[in-house]
Amino acid sequence: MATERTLSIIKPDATARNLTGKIIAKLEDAGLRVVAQKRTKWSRSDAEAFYAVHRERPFFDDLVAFMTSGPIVIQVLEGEDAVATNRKVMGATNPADAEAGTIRKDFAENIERNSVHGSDSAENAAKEIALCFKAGEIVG
Ligand code: 3AN
Repeated sequence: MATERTLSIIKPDATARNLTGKIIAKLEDAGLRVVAQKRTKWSRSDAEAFYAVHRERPFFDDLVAFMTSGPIVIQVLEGEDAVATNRKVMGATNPADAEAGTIRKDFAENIERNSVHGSDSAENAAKEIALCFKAGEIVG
């Protein structure tokens, strides 16, 4: 297994319910380290750029509206197989399908308001990290 980095976002539904610390605890308990972190609020163009791959999906406009509706916490996570490890601790996209103990099972409200984002591949992680952080802001 290799040490990897992945991008994580704590979404507006979770920051609104003051769940930032509880979510970070689950990430750390899974062996991931937070090596960069910022709390911010995205503009429409920030969200559209981040979710460009979903532009043609029927839920795109709702997703952009939701992701700009409140504060988010963007993180770079580092650890063994960080992309897969993070996806496992996040749980399935739809919380109804998520395994017990995962972030989405415990905290997500529904398939859209699902508390966290995590990169789905090492290639996308590198792109998402470059979009959200400068190299000097990541301290491992
Ligand atoms: P994941 O976040 O598990 O990688 P993606 O990449 O398929 O899932 O979807 C990106 C985001 O779009 C999801 N986290 C969720 O907020 C939203 N989303 C995905 N599928 C749906 C859907 N069928 N209806 C509404 N929102 C959705």
